[in-house]
Amino acid sequence: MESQATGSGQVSLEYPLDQADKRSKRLKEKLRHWGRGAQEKSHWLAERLMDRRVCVGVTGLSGAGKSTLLTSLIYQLSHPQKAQLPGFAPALNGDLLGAELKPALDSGLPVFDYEGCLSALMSHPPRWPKSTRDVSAMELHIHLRRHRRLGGGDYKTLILELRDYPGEWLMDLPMLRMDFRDWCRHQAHIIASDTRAGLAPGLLTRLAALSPEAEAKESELQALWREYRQFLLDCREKRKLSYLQPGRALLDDEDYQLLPLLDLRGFSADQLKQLPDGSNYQVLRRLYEAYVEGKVAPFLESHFKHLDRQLVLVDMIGTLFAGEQALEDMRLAFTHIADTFRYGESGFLSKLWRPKVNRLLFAATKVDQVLAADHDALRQLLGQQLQQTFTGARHRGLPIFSEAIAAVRCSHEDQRNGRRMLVGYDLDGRYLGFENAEIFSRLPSEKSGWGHYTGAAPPQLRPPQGMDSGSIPHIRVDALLNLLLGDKV
Ligand SMILES: Nc1nc2c(ncn2[C@@H]2O[C@H](COP(=O)(O)OP(=O)(O)O)[C@@H](O)[C@H]2O)c(=O)[nH]1
Ligand SMILES: [Mg+2]
Repeated sequence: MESQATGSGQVSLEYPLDQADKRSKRLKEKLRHWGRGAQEKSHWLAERLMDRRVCVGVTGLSGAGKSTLLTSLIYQLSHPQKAQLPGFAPALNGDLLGAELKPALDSGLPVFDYEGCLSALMSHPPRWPKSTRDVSAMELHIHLRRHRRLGGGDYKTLILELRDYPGEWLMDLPMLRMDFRDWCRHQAHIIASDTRAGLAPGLLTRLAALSPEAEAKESELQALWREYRQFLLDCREKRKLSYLQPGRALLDDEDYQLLPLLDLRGFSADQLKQLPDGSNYQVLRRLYEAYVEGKVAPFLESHFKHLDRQLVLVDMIGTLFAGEQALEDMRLAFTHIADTFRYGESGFLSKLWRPKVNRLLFAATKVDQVLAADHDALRQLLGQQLQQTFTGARHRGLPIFSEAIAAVRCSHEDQRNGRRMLVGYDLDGRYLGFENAEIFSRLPSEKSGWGHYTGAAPPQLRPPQGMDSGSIPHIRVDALLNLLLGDKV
């Protein structure tokens, strides 16, 4: 059957049966193989049943603030005397005794570099953690005092397993539902639906002119791929777009050569199938399938299987100030995230994998870049974007939460000439005061209204000094903890 592009930029897809079956069988075999490994980890299960272990996935596009939040979170939980966590009941009641960081058992994933990130934040002058683009895992053993009903008390340990992975990988998951032809049409549709083509008009014209049946020339495909990768990077850097595939191309410089053929008109699915092995279409199709099976499917299995909760970090401020297109693209990304986590659907993904994530949290990060009076508007904006995408069937009873946080509060508010403003240090260490463009709790209804935000993004700030002798100041990390763990402590 045909795939159909719908107005929202989504594609509803069904495979020609034999091909879909083969792909699905191959993937299923792989999944079963991995599944056996997981069964051996029965101690996990026991701990889960006793409510002692909760596995939280932390994701967000690169720069969203994952490493910084993890560092702040671990620090707050391990230094209960210094931390300010009034919104997290165990801390408020003095029952939070501390936490220890351990490698995640059996995950085979590198441990999160907490020491490195913390020492960057606490150095003189303070620095942001180095940007990382890989996945990591760790366990935080949180020690708590437990009160007995009949008086007296004892202790319990909650194991918080944190798995941090790039949001760019999440953006690749829809590829599991598309064959190469579907993907080409999907990409062509997305490129045609906004103004991103303006970033690389020459390249996109050449891609559209690349004949599916012509013999593939490796040097030509390589050159096109280099340009296409730069186009994707520009979509991210210059337009702050979120839903970009292949996502891994934004994180490493491997030679994926994953190019969409943008003009398949004039070829039916059958005709494409008959094209010779050495044609552009067949060569690119094989590269696409190798990527989906070699990179995307293993990630789904090795990572997602264990997650109980998922936290998605969003640079809502950066996106809002980048303008309407960036925000629309973020919504499109949310739609795909919703599709990934939805329950009980009969779609292709859920045949392979049934998500057991029982809570999905979204947090707007870095809200210390705007005045406290705007925090609520930000939270409302994020909530509205989520409401628009997570409608009815999309999340089938999966509870969604949203927050607005700053993992490390880099500014404080001051009054100058009767006006509230933010003061802090910029990345070069210059002391500065600024007032951000007011954030409204509704998006502009007219195109012209976006002028209020465009080009008015607040400055990037440096972490504050003196955290090594005191605590890490934050905004609402305690509220986030409560959403993540409140029912488990
Ligand atoms: N003002 C402010 N900036 C932050 C905060 N957290 C992260 N940032 C900025 O965002 C950048 C990326 O953060 P990072 O944690 O490395 O993001 P990751 O790529 O998702 O791990 C940092 O280098 C900082 O410039 C925060 O709480 N407040
Ligand atoms: Mg990072």
